[in-house]
Amino acid sequence: MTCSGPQIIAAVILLAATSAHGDCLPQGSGEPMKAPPQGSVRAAIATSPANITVGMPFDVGIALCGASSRIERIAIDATMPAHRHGMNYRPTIVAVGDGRYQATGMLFHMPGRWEIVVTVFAGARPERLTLDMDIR
Ligand SMILES: [Cu+2]
Repeated sequence: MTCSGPQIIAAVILLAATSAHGDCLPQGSGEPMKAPPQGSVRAAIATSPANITVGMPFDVGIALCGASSRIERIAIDATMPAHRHGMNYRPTIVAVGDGRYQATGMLFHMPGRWEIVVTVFAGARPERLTLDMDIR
């Protein structure tokens, strides 16, 4: 058997990432967002309507878990990373209790790859969670 040093390091990093999130899983249905490995918050989002097309206003339900006692506020935005622009609309977001938030007034004005970004302000460093969506 050959030396497996790099594999051991990878296993340790994976363990650390898992413990940072603990057993936190957002309740309810929704697409899990990508979270930073060192992050303490997880999120899942569900759009309404479920299938979004270009030029169609939509809402986003957000379920958060982790760091709930420290969350000061959250924000939502969306960009097209390939085009370096955001939305032409400013969504509003309200807390509806139990780690859930409702954003209204989202609209993707171009087809292509959009990235929804939820920023959670909980303590010194905001945590940024993302989800990619292909819009036609
Ligand atoms: Cu664009």
